[in-house]
Amino acid sequence: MKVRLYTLPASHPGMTAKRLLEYKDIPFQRVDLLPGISRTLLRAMRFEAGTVPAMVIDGRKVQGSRTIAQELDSLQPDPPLFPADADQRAAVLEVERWGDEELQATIRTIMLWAAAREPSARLSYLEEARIFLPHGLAAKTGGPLVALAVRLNEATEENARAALAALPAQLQRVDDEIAAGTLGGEQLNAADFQVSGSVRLAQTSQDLRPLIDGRPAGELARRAIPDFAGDLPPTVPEAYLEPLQKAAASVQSPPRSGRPVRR
Ligand SMILES: N[C@@H](CCC(=O)N[C@@H](CS)C(=O)NCC(=O)O)C(=O)O
Repeated sequence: MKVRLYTLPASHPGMTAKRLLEYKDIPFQRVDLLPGISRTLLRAMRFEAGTVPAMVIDGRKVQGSRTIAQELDSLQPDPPLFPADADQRAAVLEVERWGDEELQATIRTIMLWAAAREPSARLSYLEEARIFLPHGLAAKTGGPLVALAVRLNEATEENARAALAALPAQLQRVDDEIAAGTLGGEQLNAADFQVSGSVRLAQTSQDLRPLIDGRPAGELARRAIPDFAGDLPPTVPEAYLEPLQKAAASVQSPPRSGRPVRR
C-alpha cells in the first residue's frame, strides 16, 4: 500500500490521521502544506475540500479525519478502530463526530489566536513538519501565513475568548466519556484518536497544559499521542483562563511530586 499524508504543521486532525496510520502500522510519507495557502494547494491537487488531513492511498484521494479512520479500518482491520458491539460502536461514532465537529474547532480557534500572538513559538511547531523550506526560514517568514490562517478560520480575540469559555464543558465531556468507557478503554478507538488530537494540541500551550494535565482527558491524550511538537509560552490574558482554572480546581487530582513537566 502506498500512502501519502497531507497535513499542516500543528494540525490536530492531521496528528489524528498520523497516529491512526502508526496504530495500524501502515507506512506512509508525510507532506506538510503551509497554513493559509493549503486550501488552494489541496484544490489544485483536486481534493474535494480545502482541509487537512488529506490522503492519497494507492492513487485514491481520501479526505477528512473521520473518513480516513473508516478507510484505514477497512483496509487494515487489525487493530480495529471501532467496537464490534453495535451500541458501543454507535457511542464511539457519536463521540468521534463531536470531537471532529465541535472540540476540534474550539481548540483551533484558541490555538491559532494564541500562536499568532507569540511568533517566537513558531519554530517549535515545525519540529516534525516536512515542508519544502528550512524550518528557521519558515518560522521567520511565516507571520503573514499564520495571519491569513487566523483570518480564514475567524480566530479573533472574541471567538478565542468564547472558545476558552466553552472548553471546560468540553473537557468535562471527555472525562465523562472516559468514565462511561466510550473513551480510554484497554484498546484505543477512533474517537480516542480524534479527541486526543485536540486535547494534545492544547497541551502544547503553557497556559492550558497545567489545566489539562492531571485530568483523565489529559492523560488519555498523552497515551494516544505521546508526542506533539510545539511549545507555546503563556500568552492568554489571565481573565480569559478563569473558567478553565475554576473547572480545573474542581476536577484535578493533586500533582504527583517529582514528576517532570512534559510538553
Ligand atoms: N474537521 C475536518 C477538517 C479539518 C480542518 O479544518 N483542518 C484544518 C487544519 S487543523 C485545515 O485544513 N485548515 C485549512 C484552512 O482553514 O485553510 C477533519 O477533521 O478532517
